[in-house]
Amino acid sequence: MADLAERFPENPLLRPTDIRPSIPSMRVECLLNPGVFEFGGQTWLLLRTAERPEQQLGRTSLPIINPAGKLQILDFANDDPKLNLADPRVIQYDGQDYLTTLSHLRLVVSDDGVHFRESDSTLPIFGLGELESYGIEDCRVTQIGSQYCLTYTQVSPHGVGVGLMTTSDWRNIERRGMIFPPHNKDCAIFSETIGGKYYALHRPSSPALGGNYIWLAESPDLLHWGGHRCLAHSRPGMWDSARVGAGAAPIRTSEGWLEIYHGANAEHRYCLGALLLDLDQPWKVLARSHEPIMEPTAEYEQQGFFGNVIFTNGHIVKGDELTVYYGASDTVICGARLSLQRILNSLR
Ligand code: MAN
Repeated sequence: MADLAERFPENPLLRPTDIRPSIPSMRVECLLNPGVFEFGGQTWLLLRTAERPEQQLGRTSLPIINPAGKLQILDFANDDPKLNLADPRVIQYDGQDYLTTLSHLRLVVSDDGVHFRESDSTLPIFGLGELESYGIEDCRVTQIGSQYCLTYTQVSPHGVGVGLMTTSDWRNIERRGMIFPPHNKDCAIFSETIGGKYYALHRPSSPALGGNYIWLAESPDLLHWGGHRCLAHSRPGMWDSARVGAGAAPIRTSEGWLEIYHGANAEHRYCLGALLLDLDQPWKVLARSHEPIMEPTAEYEQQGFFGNVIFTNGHIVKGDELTVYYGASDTVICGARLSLQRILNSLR
């Protein structure tokens, strides 16, 4: 099937050099996977901003937040036999895993949805405490009434889990703690309650038996989640054979809840596809993409810090037009427009 996305001619919309480092000694290495929302009549992106110190030849240095809550730089010689540098994102030293970059969340704003600038009126959101000492990542933003719910990945030596923050004004942000413990990520809360309950898609992992699958949970209060059901497995031999994970909140359509999700194969090629869920019983999967609706074809989607990646966790819907904002190659921020009807037709 043809890729259904019409990419913005302005892509990439944002590059690492467009964003100021949080402190002068750091360098913004990658911009990734923004949460997206509208507030005050403008379009906002909550960027995952990944930083590390300038790298010296023959050495690898990486930032963590230490138990005292302070930024600390770890530094290793590349020829140290205890160091494993096979993955540019995660390294091992002496049996301990570390991320090569430390991510925080940064707000940028736009009047036209294409040209974004850093906002002076809002603050960056940094990881805080023991469960976020390796940073915070890939935030989904769901507006429910006047409240915005932020679900994001909390990373620490204890593992990878899902945190919740809520805000109404983007100045006072309330940290509500971890809602899904490790290993879990890719959590998107539905924008409406169904039968009086909140619903969320999330992605636990069960590598010993099972894999990286999309699940559905329900909650009376956004904090306590139960009623767990598994919705979608990775599919051997297909484009989403190794992992699947939800994007942003599902979109209500006349045919069902439409969820744009990412899938990757064993070669870590990340594409987008769609799932259609029943409107009243969202645990019922009505349809799923056989082929990706968007795959890494542009140069900026194939080359970068981690190439061949299209990853979305934020979009804006206006009538039939779905504007997806996405991280390309874990390096730059891009946009693309898709027709909801064409996505639904592709599922028939
Ligand atoms: C994981 C996450 C994402 C990232 C992809 C591709 O799913 O870390 O943030 O974009 O891998 O590297």
